[in-house]
Amino acid sequence: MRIALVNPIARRTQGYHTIGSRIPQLGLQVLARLTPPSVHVDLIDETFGSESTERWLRRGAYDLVGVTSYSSGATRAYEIAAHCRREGIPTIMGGPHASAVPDEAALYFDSVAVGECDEIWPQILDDAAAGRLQARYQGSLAPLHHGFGRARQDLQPLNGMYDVAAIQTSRGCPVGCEYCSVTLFNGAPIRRRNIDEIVDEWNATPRRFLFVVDDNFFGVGEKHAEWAKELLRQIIARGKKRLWFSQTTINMGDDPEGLRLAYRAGCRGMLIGFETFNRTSLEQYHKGINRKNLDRYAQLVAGFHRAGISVFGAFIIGADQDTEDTVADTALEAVRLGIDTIQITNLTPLPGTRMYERFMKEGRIFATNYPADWERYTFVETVYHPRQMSAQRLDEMIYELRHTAATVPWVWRRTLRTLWRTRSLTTALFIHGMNKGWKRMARIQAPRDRERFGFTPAINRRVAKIKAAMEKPPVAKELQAARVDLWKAELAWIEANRRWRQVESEFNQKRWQERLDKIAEALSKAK
Ligand code: B12
Ligand code: SF4
Repeated sequence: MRIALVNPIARRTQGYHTIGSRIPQLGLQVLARLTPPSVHVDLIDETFGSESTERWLRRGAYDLVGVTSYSSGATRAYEIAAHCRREGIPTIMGGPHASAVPDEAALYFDSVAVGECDEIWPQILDDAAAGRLQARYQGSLAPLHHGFGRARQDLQPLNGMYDVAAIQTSRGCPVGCEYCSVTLFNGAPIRRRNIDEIVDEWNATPRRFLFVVDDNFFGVGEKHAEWAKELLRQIIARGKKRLWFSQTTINMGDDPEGLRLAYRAGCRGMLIGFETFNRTSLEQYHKGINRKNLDRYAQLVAGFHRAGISVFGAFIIGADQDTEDTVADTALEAVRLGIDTIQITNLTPLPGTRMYERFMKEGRIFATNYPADWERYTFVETVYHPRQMSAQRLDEMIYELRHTAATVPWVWRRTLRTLWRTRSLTTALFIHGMNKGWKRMARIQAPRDRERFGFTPAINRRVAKIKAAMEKPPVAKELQAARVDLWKAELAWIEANRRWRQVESEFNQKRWQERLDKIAEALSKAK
């Protein structure tokens, strides 16, 4: 039996979301590993281009085509399914989009798999081989500690080569943000894999840079932290030297031991969803962990930096409280906090989330010409009516940010700043690469934006603010702080010298006193 696993392209953002790196679609590598050796598996990843897909998926070439998809790639996924139908190849769709709207996916695919499919994949393959593929498969949360979650690290797509490797050590997130599908899809409890198996897979990864795709690497409680620290200790002791990047919540900044271990284990950056600096918006998003720590962001970010780890800050614009100034204010505040790389995206009600249900009830989502409109759920376009401005106006505000990012020289400044704050050359180089990728993305998107909006943003108060944030001298404040530190150190040195002289003179006085006492004693004896 021969199968092809396909990752369809999100056409509207082709080349935009990949930050210049080709990251594996781990779900497909996981399914490939769960495939018996008698079944031949090919991977086609359209982030490398979609020109050859139809040529490869021809009659007789495969017995089953499995397609994964984010919502933004669903339109293309359905095209692939239609092509396979014409070629007579059975098809199955799984992944976040199919799980959110299985009835829609079933209109295009012979079969739809909902949820995590680790345990049911062998059954699906058996059914396909026997020609009795079911219309619907219901997956379940995989018991990761029983050997699930490992990927076929050696499997590369027919049409390209990934330049980083991906690995997952846990699934699930207890935070449950209103706009996110993770807690609904992967569950609230954090499920961990067996540490030995992770280290084994870690050592089998074919690249020196890893993306640890966990949703919340460090977790939110003592027990989560203890497990993460034990994993880090084992990676330090037994793992191959890899540099890596992952995702976590802001509370990790409070754990110097965890952060130090992470750095020693090769971590050079953590993506943290800050989302907004507005307390009410955080409440609406149900992001309690951020609301609780809002006043301590600077301290927590500094915690990461002290350990040598950079902070990738993700922000969302479009909350009910957001105004035309929010994008610029957020950028400025993020730079002030010392966040090393910043991603600002449009609030997007993803299907299957509580936010999607709420916005639908409120009649606020207008991009509903499905499946064509799924292409617009890319996080670079507003698909609903925000409260304080039009959707188009919100997009224009983010366009101002992208345009400024594409035109102003800022990347080196951030690199130097990161170097200064983290004192880690590898972290600074990682950030340099990220920010260069960010700038490249902004440049790719800028002409599309210009075409869509029909203008180039002029300098106004918002653009001036964004420019000021981007052009902020890399280390001026830090140098000033260092000068103060130097001055304090000098004072301390003078004080220490004075104390030393005092101690010395006290000691000498004591010695002289002892000698005088001895002489006095000798004289009195002589008398
Ligand atoms: C890594 C990751 C990324 C990487 C992507 C790497 C890549 N090659 O595409 C990066 C950082 C680039 C990224 C970007 C984005 N991401 Co992302 N990302 C993730 C993350 C954290 C992990 C994905 C992963 O590897 N999971 C591990 C594997 C094992 O799980 P899985 O893919 O779900 O596969 C299992 C099942 O779904 C099923 N399955 C999957 N496919 C198939 C296929 C078949 C045939 C079958 C039977 C079963 C099956 O079986 C697998 C094993 O159980 C998820 C969250 C999550 N926990 O999944 C978000 C997530 C997938 N991302 C999401 C989004 C929205 C985005 C962005 C739009 C966000 C943004 N801010 O720009 C962009 C868009 C990228 C794009 N391609 O267009 C959403 C998607 C929701 C949706 N309905 O579309 C998620 C779910 C997070 C969320 N906020 O809810 N992302
Ligand atoms: S903390 Fe992150 S992964 Fe967890 S629910 Fe919120 S957005 Fe999703």
